[in-house]
Amino acid sequence: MPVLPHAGAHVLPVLTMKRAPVLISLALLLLLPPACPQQTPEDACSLQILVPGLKGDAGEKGDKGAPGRPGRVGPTGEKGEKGDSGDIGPPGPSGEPGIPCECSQLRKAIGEMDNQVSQLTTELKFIKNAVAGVRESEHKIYLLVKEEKRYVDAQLACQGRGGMLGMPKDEAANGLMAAYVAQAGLARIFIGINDMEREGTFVYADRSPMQTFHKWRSGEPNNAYDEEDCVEMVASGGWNDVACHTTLHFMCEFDKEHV
Ligand code: MMA
Ligand code: CA
Repeated sequence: MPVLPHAGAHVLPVLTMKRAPVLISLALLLLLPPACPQQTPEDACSLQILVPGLKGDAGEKGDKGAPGRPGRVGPTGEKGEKGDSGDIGPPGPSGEPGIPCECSQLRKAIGEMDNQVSQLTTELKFIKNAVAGVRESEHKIYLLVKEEKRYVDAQLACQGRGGMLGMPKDEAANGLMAAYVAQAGLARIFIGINDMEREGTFVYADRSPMQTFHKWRSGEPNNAYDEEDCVEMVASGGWNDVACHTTLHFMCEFDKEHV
């Protein structure tokens, strides 16, 4: 699992905790003593009753039961752009008819815990981004590293944590990276593009060839002093070839599938 540079201590636990609440809830459930005195744990307090969804076998028709309990609390409302937490969502639809035993209370508690897990997951994501200062696109996480390194060392730092130097391969990625650089108040960073292998043939750090998309500033690449085989992005998003031995801040990118 990748560890984001400068943010590992904060991000790692968050990433590994993703499914923990559900597992903990289930573990606690299994430890709970049967809560229905008249019925055996097998027929009354099984997960099939506590966790909504599965139906038991049809029983004999009984007396009309008491009204059912209200349904679960509704989902948390939509969030605004990078805003505060959204409002509590509207109440959910009415619940299924009540189960004639104390298990329905557990079932309600589990439903509420489900909602809490969802809300906490959303809040954790916000906190993770705020603390680590990362940016995200649909498929990638970007991290600006405010440490000056030469190109090769910057790439090694990103790779050592399961990522790559940022490789803007389309307008959207380039724009996201540029906005991140500008907001951080940096003038320039290394990005994952170079022509070290063959002068004038620029490839991405993953060795994929540059396609038609590029953001060269006017007059670039100029291979100034005949020694510019690496590429910097300036805050406006434009690219310039620079010497690989200069030390610059840099940006790593991580595939979400692998995080
Ligand atoms: C100029 C220009 C660039 C080159 C840098 C090197 C400031 O920009 O010639 O193409 O990369 O100098 O410092
Ligand atoms: Ca140049």
